Amino acid sequence: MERTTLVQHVRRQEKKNPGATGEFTSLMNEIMVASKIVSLEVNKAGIGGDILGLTGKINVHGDEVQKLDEFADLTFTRLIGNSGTVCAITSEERSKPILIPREKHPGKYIFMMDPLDGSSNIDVNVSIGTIFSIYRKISTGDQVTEEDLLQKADQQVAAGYIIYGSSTMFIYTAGQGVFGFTLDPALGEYFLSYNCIQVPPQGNTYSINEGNTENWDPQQKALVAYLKESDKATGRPYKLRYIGSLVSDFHRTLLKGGIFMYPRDKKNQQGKLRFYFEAAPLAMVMENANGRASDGRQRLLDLPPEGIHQCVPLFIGSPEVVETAERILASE
Ligand code: AFP
Repeated sequence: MERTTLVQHVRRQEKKNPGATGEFTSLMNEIMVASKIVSLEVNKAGIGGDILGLTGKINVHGDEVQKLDEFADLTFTRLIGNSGTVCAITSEERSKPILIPREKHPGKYIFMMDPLDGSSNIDVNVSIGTIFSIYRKISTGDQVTEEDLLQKADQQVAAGYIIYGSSTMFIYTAGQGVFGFTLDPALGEYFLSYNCIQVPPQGNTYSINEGNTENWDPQQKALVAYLKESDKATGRPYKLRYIGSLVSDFHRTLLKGGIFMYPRDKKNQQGKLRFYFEAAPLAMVMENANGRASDGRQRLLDLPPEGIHQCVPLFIGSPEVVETAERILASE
């Protein structure tokens, strides 16, 4: 049986674009290679060596940095930074962007990532992942400006994630459908396993950290109460599924439908998830699978940029459920 590899797929997609130079394919290739290195390291975690545990550092968001966070960040930044395809890299783990100097031949893309999301789950063998997003440099001249780094999220050229789970999967969209590839560990190659993923219009699960209920506003409480009510017509009550590893919770929601929520609350007035590194790339993936992503009030990809590390509330999943959530959240 003939199988499509990730590189073949990206090249074919790129050829549909008449002005394509191959730079995008090269960048995707580097992401793929970095993800294989990280996948190998994640799979080895616990077998020995010294890769599990904390570095003792605290990142820009106040989170403790795991050794694997640092390893993933360095692996992606080194490979992609040397690839000649990007002029800047921003990472959830770094307070400042990495700007590629002239001697390293900067390319036209900007790469953003959460190198290892959900890493506080590493030591209990829960699936974790890398989330990435690609923009084009829009300012003229050699310098990378704020205009380049703080673009509206609907300007993303491509976005996706790699999930290091029971198998390693690479999911991406370049704006024309969402495609999933599974890493064949024997061959070390990603093969197409999900062609044109479509999120179910409804689904029957909701995903939220209910331990935060006390900190929610009344509308958020009403929304969760609604999802738990019995109603045959709308398939309620929904089942609760929450892993606490965004890539895993998102992946399940993408394939099975339902809604994932991380609302604003008394502790996190702007929500907890990062706009550029988590919410925006997953919103692009979800919309390309015919789903919906919102901050609870409006389309997430329309939000005005504020800062590299800005946080945002996130409601993402099946279009009908996310619309219902927006309606309940807007009620008095
Ligand atoms: P870590 O990378 O520190 O584990 O954070 C994970 C995360 O950013 C995201 O993956 C989860 O959806 C969310 O945090 C879980 O947050 P709570 O622990 O507050 O539920």
